Amino acid sequence: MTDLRSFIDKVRQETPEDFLTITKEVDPRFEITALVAKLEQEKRFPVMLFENVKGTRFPVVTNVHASRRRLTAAIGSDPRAAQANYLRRIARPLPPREVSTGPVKEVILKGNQVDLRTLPQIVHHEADAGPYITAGITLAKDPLSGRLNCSFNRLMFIDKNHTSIHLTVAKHLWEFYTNAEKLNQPLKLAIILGAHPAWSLGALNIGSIDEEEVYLMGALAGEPMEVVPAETMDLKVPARAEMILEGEILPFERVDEGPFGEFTGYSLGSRKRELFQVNAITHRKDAIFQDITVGHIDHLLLSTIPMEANIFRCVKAMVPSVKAVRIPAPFTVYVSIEKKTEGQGKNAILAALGADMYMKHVIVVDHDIDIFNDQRVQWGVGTRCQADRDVTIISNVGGSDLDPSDLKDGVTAKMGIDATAKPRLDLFTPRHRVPKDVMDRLDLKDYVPASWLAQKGTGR
Ligand SMILES: Cc1cc2nc3c(=O)[nH]c(=O)nc-3n(C[C@H](O)[C@H](O)[C@H](O)COP(=O)(O)O)c2cc1C
Ligand SMILES: [Mn+2]
Repeated sequence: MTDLRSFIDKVRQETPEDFLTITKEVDPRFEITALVAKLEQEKRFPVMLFENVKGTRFPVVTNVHASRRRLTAAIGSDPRAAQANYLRRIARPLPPREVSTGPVKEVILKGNQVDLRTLPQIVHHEADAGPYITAGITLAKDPLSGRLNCSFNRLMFIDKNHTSIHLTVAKHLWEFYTNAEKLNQPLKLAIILGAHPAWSLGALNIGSIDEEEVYLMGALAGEPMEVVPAETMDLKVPARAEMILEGEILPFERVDEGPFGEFTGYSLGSRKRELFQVNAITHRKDAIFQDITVGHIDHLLLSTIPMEANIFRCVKAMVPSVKAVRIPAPFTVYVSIEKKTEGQGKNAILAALGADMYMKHVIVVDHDIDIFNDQRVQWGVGTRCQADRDVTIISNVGGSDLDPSDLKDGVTAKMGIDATAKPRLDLFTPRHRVPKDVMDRLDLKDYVPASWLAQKGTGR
């Protein structure tokens, strides 16, 4: 049975050191995020369940995705094989299975009964304009094609039945919304709250607008998603979610949203964003309200696994001998390839930039460099790259509107650094090394006292 609470129970039972229940009352204004941040300083990243949150009867769970081991276990993978496993699973999409009812229908609130202020009003960071819902997965239908889309979109509470919604320009939900606006219609959608991590990883798949994420969410979870008809619109919603908000993005309405502490690590100012009206809330009797600690590990790990998998898939279409992909920082990706022919470094750059709108800087290195080691990547750039030959810059390309360095919202420059050896690694100046037979022949113990070896060095 795939749902958030079964996942939490599994963590609680199998790895109790990764789970923390907080019974003492917390103020959702800063205190939940503060406790996550304090544990982060101690290098602890447990799932945190807050049973007693001021101003609401709903318990809050956060930090669910803050461990790579935990997150990849949710899709039946070990941490190292996450991208390959992700790609293998989404290659076999599973259609949702309709059921007559489910736990998410235990409580149904419509019209005047809707009051968003009963939900936990979580304020994450100091400059934030107010409380936000950060773990909402939108489920929407394109008014033109009828196709479904899922993505994460943050919601800022406005009043008892309205929030703002942040739609990145040119992403799929924005595309649906502009289609609806042209028809002068609202865009109806459901917000899924309280999701199994496999669903979340599926919702974050980067791919064609024709790929319906609900199929991938099932594929990643290893079983079809059970769905039930929504109350106020023609849409089927996950029967085992904790809570569903049903509503619509109103055409042509805009509201002030932000400032908000972003995943980039910066607090960006207020902008005009779309307005979401909530028409119904359905939830479990004892629903757990899910939060994602924005801009912290919980958030960053969750978004990078699907992005890395997709970039790997797209680079592989161009350079079959791609070895690994890693996103070490916002808008930045490292790619390692076993270059077999001249020019493949730049093919990899073009493929990576074409694969993901958010990517801004691509660094391509040879396969002998471990891209999980930033120092080695910099060594490759320092010793195998000539800027006038190997750096490609493309101006005025669509990117993220959350990049604090751009001058115009969402329009950015892209850069590729081809740090592969030219023309090819096996033809490049050789690396220095002590002869192998000498290394094999010498035993430190024959030359150095054991007591000295046992001492801890001071490093450098
Ligand atoms: C916690 C979290 C919050 C996010 N918030 C937003 C958001 O507010 N607006 C947005 O456009 N994308 C947001 N994203 C990123 C999108 O969900 C992601 O790019 C998604 O793949 C887009 O879906 P699409 O490819 O179907 O358009 C968020 C991602 C995460 C993990
Ligand atoms: Mn999509």
